[in-house]
Amino acid sequence: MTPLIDEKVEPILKEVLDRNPGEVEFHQAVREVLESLGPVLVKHPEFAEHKIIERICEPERQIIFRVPWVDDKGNVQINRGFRVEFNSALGPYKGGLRFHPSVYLGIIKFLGFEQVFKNALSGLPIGGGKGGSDFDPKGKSDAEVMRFCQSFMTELYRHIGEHTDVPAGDIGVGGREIGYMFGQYKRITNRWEAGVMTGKGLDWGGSLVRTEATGYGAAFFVDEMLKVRNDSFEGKTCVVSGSGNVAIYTMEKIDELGGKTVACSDSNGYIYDEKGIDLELVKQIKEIERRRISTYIDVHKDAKYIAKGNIWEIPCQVAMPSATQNEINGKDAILLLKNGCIAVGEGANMPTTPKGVKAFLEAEIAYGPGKAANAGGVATSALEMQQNARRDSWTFKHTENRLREIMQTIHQNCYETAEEFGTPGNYVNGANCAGFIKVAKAMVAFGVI
Ligand code: NDP
Ligand code: 2IT
Repeated sequence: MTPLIDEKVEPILKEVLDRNPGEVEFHQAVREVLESLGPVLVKHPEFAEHKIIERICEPERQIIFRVPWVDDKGNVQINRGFRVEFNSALGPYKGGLRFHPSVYLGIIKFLGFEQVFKNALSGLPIGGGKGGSDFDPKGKSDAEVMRFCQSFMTELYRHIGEHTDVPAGDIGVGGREIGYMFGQYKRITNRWEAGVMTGKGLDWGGSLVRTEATGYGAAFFVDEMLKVRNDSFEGKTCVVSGSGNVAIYTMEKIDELGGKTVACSDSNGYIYDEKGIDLELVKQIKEIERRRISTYIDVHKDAKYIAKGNIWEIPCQVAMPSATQNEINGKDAILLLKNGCIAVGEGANMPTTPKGVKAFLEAEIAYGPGKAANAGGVATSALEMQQNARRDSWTFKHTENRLREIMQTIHQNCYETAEEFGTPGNYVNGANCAGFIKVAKAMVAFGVI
């Protein structure tokens, strides 16, 4: 079921691995896409002739910079900042910023690489990029986060712009951080340039539904996969990992579509509440108080908190990993399948290891990979850019309808492309081939640049 790597593609992959030593997440993301591309080269020999795969694996520009700031005790702190401008064939570089201690170049490159194909699938005019820092916002005061964001933007501002590169949020970067960074950009450039960042606040150029978009979109994508199988969320038991932006709004939409989420997590442990997760409480804990998910059981005494537990041990029919990369390994995938899981929708980027992906594909469950299933976030960012360009703002209903249509179109495109290349039902191949072909055609048109 998992394709072997094509003989024309194999040396290209080897070259990428050799040229980027130690960047294991980047290697994993590239391998997964390249494994899908053999049949594409047969149909489009011009892509080989123009060395599109080789070019697409090399970022157009990689920026690494020092981010010095002063903590509340008056000590100087130094972090490292990144922006990888991966591919601008379809539009300005677009993608989030991640602030997490695990961030290094290999993480930003894997995310930027995935973003190129995801953004192509969205059908909107956006290229792919990603950035971030090894800064850890956890436990920092608002003033410390502000000083860090200002320092970060003091370097980043010269590389971005509404027609050049448009950052947004990712892990550790939400409305608060976007506010500090947008404010600093405005101050340095003396420009009120709404389109330079997305995920802005609703009072200053943001779009309704952007906060909810990734989670809602992922649930819509799963709903579409279930529809193909004459099924729906109605009555399904669901497990959603994480309890951040993506997890919260995934759970909200699952509820609206008739499912019940019984477990969610953070990096310390998970909550199991068989009555269904109390979402208003999770929002209060995570969005307002910025506390740990363990405090959920202070209110719901009959729920369980399992410190350091493995959330995938909880039996469910639908699993939606929404925390981080490689959070479902081969064993977890097999356990999920054994416990009756029939659908997986990835809210996170690359949350399943290659062994896990293989298990899901071989079991022929409805498996929606991140670059398709979580594209609703960046797609709604592009809708925010549209509203900014027209100095307009749309209603919640209108924007959510656009999001839903976009997710339906992405699903359809992945489904049909998987069939076209001889692997019906394989959304991994569908997403990789459809996203790649769109970018590749533009690159051929532009000549060697
Ligand atoms: P948040 O920072 O809002 O939440 C992240 C959640 O995941 C937290 O519960 C966090 O727990 C947990 N988490 C993060 N890192 C780890 C780790 N190393 N191990 C275990 N748990 C971890 O981020 P988002 O919700 O925005 O992002 C979640 C995922 O969705 C990421 O993979 C991101 O790339 C992806 N994504 C986000 C989009 C967006 O629009 N925001 C769009 C598309 C994809 P803790 O608080 O303990 O760290
Ligand atoms: O991974 C992602 O797609 C995001 N973090 C959102 C990017 C964006 O520009 O909205």
